[in-house]
Amino acid sequence: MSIQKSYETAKEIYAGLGVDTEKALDAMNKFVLSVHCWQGDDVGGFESSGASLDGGLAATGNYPGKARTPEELRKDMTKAFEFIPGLKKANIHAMYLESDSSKKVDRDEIEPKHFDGWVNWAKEQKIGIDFNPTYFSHPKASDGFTLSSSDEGIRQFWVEHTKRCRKISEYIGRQTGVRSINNIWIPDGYKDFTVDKAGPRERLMRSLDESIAEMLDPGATADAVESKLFGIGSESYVVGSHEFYLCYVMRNKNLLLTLDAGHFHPLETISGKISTIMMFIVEMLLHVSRPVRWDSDHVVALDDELLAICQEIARGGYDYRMNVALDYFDASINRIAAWIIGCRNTQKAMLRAYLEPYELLKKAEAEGDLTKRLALGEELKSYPFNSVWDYYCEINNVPVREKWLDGVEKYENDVLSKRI
Ligand code: RNT
Ligand code: ZN
Repeated sequence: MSIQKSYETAKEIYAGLGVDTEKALDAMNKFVLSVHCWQGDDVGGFESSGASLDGGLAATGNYPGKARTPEELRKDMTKAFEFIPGLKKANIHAMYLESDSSKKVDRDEIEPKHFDGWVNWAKEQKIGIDFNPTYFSHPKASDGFTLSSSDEGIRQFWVEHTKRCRKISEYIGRQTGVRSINNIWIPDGYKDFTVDKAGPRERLMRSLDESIAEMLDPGATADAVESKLFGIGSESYVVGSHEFYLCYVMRNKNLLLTLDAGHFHPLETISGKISTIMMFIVEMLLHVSRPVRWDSDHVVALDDELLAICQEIARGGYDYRMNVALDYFDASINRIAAWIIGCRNTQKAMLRAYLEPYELLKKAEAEGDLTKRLALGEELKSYPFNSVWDYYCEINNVPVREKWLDGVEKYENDVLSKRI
C-alpha cells in the first residue's frame, strides 16, 4: 500500500477517536529540535589544547570516522540533517570555537567572531544555534571546581567565560534571527563525604549573579541553568543540584530551567516533574538523553520515558515555553546514525503524543471512568501511528523508515572511512 493510502486509512482510524491527524502534523511543523554537535566528535571540541574529556563526562567506544575539524563536524551534521525531518537548531559549546591566530584563545578570551564559521553555516542551513559555556576539559577545572571555586582567581576566570558566552549567544541570536539559548552546566562537586555543602553553593550563586547581571537582548538570547545529581568523581556532592537551580530560577524569572533526563536518581523521571515546574517558571529547556544505570548518555530510544516526556509537552500545550534539545554521546556506533536515531525517535514520540485523544482521556479520568482511561490508553499503543510518521517523513522529503541507513552507509564508505 502506498504511504499516502495508508496515511488516509490511519487518518480515518484516528478520526474515530476525535483525533485530527492533520492537526498533529501541523504541530510537528512547529516543533523545533536542538541537535547537539558534540555527538559528532565525542565531546572533543576544537581548542587543540590536548585536554581530554573530563568533568565527570565519558564518551565510550572507538568507532572510526569521528569529526576532527569544524568543517568535518558541520559536514557530518549537514549529512545527518538530510535524514531528519522538521525544524532543527544546532547546539554548540564554547569549546567548538574557531580561531585563526596561532596563539591559543583561552576560555576567558573567546569572542563572537570565533563562532562565525558556525553562524555562516547556520545561515546556509536556515537554522538557529543554541550555545553552552564549557566548564570542563580545561586546566582551570582540573580540581573539579569552576564557578563555585574557592580560588578567587579561578572563580573570576569562569565568571568571565560565562559573561563572554552570554554575549556570544546574543550575537548568534542576532545573526541568525533565531533566539539562542545559553545553557550553563558546571561539573563542580566532590567524590566523597562533603562537610561544607553551603559554601560552594554560596559561591556559585555569587558567580551566577555576577555573570547574569548585564541584561541582554531577550529576543536574541536567554540563559538556562542545568542541574545534576552526580557525575564521575562527584558522586557524593554536586554544587549545582536540582534544588539549587530550581530555587535560583524562582528568584530570577528570566532564566530557563534545564532538566536533563540523565541527571536524577535512576528511578526518578523528568516527565514527572514538568507539569509542576511549568506552573511556576516561564520557560524550560530539556536535555533529552537516555541514562542506562547512570548518566550514560546513550542514544535516545523510543522508550516509555521519552513518550512520557513528549506527552507532558503535548498535554501541557506549552508551545514556546518548552525547548527540546538532545544530549548524548555514543562513540561505539556510526556517529551520524546516532544523531539520526535520537532525533527521529524524539520526533516520533512527539508525533505520537500529538496523536493522543487527550480530551477524551481527560474526560474519562474526570468522570472517574478509570477503566476506560486504561483501556483506551493501552489500545492506543497499537493505533497506526507509524502510517502517520511515514507520511510525515515523505512530505518532509526525508527517507521513510530505515531507508536512511543506506545514505549513512554510503557516507561512511565515501567520507568517514577515509578519516584516519
Ligand atoms: C553534563 C550535562 C551537559 C553536557 C553537555 C556536553 O552532564 O548533561 O549538558 O552533557 O553540555
Ligand atoms: Zn545535559
